[in-house]
Amino acid sequence: MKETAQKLIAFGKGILAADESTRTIDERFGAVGIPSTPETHRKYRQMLLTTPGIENFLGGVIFFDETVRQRLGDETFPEYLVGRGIIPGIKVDEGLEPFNGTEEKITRGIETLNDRLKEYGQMGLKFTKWRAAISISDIFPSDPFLAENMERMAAFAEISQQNNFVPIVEPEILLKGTHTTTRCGEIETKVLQVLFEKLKSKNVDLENLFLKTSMVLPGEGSGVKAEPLEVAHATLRALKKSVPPEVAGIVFLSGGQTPDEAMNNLNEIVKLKGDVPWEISFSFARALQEEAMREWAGKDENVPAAQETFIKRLEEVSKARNGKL
Ligand code: 5MM
Repeated sequence: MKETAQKLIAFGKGILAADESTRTIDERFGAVGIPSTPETHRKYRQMLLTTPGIENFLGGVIFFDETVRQRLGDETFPEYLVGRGIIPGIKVDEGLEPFNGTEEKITRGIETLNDRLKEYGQMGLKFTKWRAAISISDIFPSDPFLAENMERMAAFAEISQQNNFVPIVEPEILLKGTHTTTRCGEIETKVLQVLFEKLKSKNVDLENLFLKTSMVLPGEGSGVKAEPLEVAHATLRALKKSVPPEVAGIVFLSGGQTPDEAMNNLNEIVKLKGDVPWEISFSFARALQEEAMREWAGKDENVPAAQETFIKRLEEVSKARNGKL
């Protein structure tokens, strides 16, 4: 676990989230007119991962179950990545379900997790990821929802480490809503405090655990756009109040920001971070993939142009990860 944790976000590197579940990839492909089948998913991931030079900027890639069973020539996707010096990981939550008949949606998948990890270990996967989605409104998130959702997330981390996987806990505060930056910061702080209490009570080893989380932002329906400096201050304030120093690293998701917004905000966070105890990096999905997916459009002849777009964005995001944009 130690070696995986050190390599995942080594200097200049971050993690590509390519773990869109079938429903999410259907949506993403649908939005740009690409037919969504297991073979188009395979070809798309092949386009991204065969891009020359990605190993200079990626320490790890997160896959969805479908992809780790697919092949790229003679090898599975995880085997191919290992050959490129990139660590393969897997999203292991099984999506969301209604919580106690309310509008809040809780993450599921704990009951079957231990058995699934045995197989993933044999496939050469080294780290795991579990996402919880948290909406902000005047009444949400509710305390019982947060308690149960973070309890499950902590159980995921405990079971992952028992099976020698480095867990990434991902409490995503959704951008949807009309909330202010201040309220987002308060909720982010509260969510992380609950999460780390649960992790501590299960004796999860924080030195072999990553936090993947949202930046502190105003809701997309608030009519307000926050400048990178404000986002960076608000995000670092929330993290300093809630994340223990032992945590191996913090990686940000892009959460529906444009690629430029996510990248510029990351750059500012790193510039302002001072002597925080954790490594800070990226684990974007949309902000890394959006432009390349559009360029590819499901056509083989577009692969070189799409790869060029992808590596350009990745290189820039890697600079932002070092605060050097
Ligand atoms: C790629 O999307 C991941 C899986 O989401 P679903 O379970 O909804 O299919 C997701 O966890 C992703 O890793 C994060 O949301 C980060 O992605 P963004 O686009 O926010 O950077």
